[in-house]
Amino acid sequence: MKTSRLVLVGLLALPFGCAGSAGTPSLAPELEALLRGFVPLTANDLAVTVANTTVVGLRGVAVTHWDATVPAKVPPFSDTEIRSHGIFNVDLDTTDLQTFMSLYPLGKDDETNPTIQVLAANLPLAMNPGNYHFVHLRVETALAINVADPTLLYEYGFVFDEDGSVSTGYNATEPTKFFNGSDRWYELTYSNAQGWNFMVYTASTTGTGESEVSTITEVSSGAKIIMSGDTLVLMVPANEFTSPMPEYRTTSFVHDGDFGIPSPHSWSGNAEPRVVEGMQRYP
Ligand SMILES: [Ca+2]
Repeated sequence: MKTSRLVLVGLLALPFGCAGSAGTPSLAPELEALLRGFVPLTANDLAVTVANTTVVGLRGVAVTHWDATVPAKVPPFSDTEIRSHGIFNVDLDTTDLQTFMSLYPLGKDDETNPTIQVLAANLPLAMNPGNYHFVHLRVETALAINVADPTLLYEYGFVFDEDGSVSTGYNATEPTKFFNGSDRWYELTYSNAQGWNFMVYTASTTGTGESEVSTITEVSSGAKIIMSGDTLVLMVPANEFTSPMPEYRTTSFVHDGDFGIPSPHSWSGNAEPRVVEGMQRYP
């Protein structure tokens, strides 16, 4: 695995505060600035947003790979170490959406603001006024938006149980598959050949073991992903889910083409909540 982007987590094991633990609620400054740029957040919205942010505090803790032959490991790449995540929803009117699109024009290589990238789904739908879920995750160090790494493959996921039943959807036989229990995936990927791309899928599994069949279908979506510093924000129309408060999981993964399965197991990743913990509920 490349070492140029390798930051040992042990060197970054600094204490950090728990959002909203005392006094005035506050979001991570980068996230708050990003959202305040276009979301009409009220004080109450902000309080709800903070309340719905889970500070993980799992740095230094080993993550279980889905393949049982791969040893668990602490994520060696700090841009895959998820430090917090959260969800909230806000009604956006036409003016809000116009503000958003003027502040954050779509672009994979926005030279006017190289620290922010906004991606539409690969099969995009129009953004219409209405209720939107905002799901965010923060990692330990800034995401390499303009990365030109020749070999590493990145994947960040926001996956949901869109219908409120974990028994419907994707449930691979391997018990620690990062996306188990979900049925709708919002997935951001990077490769040198393709750059960053944002795809949306539905997924389901039937059978187990040798008779297991998973069906993964790319679908259209009005969602956007905003990449800024150490933060990813998924902005998704609430009407893309059956459940009004869909449970979710955030994930990260990097490897050099073999998913880290063969020795020397070159991978780094995280799933929050952990798969064994189920999906994250609205508090
Ligand atoms: Ca389901």
